[in-house]
Amino acid sequence: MRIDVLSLFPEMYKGVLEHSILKKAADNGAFTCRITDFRQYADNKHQRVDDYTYGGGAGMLLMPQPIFDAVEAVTKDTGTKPRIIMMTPQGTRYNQRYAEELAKEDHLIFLCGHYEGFDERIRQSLVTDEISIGDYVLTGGELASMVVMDSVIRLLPGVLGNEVSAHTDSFSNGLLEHPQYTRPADFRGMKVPDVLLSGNHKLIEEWRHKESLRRTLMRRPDLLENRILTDKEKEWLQE
Ligand code: 6GU
Repeated sequence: MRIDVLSLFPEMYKGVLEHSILKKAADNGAFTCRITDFRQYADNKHQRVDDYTYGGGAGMLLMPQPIFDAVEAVTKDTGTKPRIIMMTPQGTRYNQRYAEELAKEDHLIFLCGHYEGFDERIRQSLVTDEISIGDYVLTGGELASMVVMDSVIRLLPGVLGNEVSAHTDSFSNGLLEHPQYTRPADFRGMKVPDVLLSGNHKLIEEWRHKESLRRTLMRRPDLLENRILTDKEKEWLQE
C-alpha cells in the first residue's frame, strides 16, 4: 500500500512511523509512506495556503490551489485511483469496518488541516472520503490521520506476526475481547478461571465467546444492536 499525507506539520509524523509494528511493517515493504508539506505547492510569493472566508466571519480557510496541486503531484505516475481522505470532525465516524475497507486499497491520500477549515471545493471535487475519529474536537487532522493509518496498516498482509490476532481481537467479530490471563494461576489469591486450565479447547472457546458477549452487553450494548445473534448467543443472553 502507498500512503501519502498532505500536512503543514510533517514533523508531527516523526516517531509514530518509526517505532514498533509500524516501523517493522515499513521495513518489510508492507507500505510506503510519504509526508508532503503542501505549503511548497502554494503558487503565490509568500507561500500562503489559507485566506479569509467569503461572506466574512472569523477564521481562515485552506485554499484549493495548493491542495489540488499537491494531490496532482502525488498521484502523477501512479496507475491506480487513490482514496483521497479529508480528516475533519464533520466526517463519517471511523470504525473497524471502515479500516477493513481502506486496507484493501492500493493508495490512500490523507488531507490534514490545522486550525483552518477547507474551502468547500476541495470537498466537492477532490475528496472521496471525509473521516472523523470521534465526537470531540482536535486541533488538527494530523493525530486523527495517524490513528487511521495505524489501524489500517496493522490489517495489511504480513504486518501482524501472529495472523490470528487481527481476526480474533475486539470488533473484528463485532464483540469486545474476552478476559485473558497469563501466569501465575493464582496471584495473591486471585485465581484464573478453572476452565482455562482444563485443556478442553472446545469448552475454552465456548467460555471465551460467552464472556465476549457478556462484556459487550455490559459495556457496549450499542454494538449488539446491529449484529445478528446466533441461536447459541441468544441462549447465553437468556441465562
Ligand atoms: Cl479528523 N479532525 C479534527 N480536527 N478533530 C477531530 C477529528 C478530525 N476527528 C475527531 N475530532
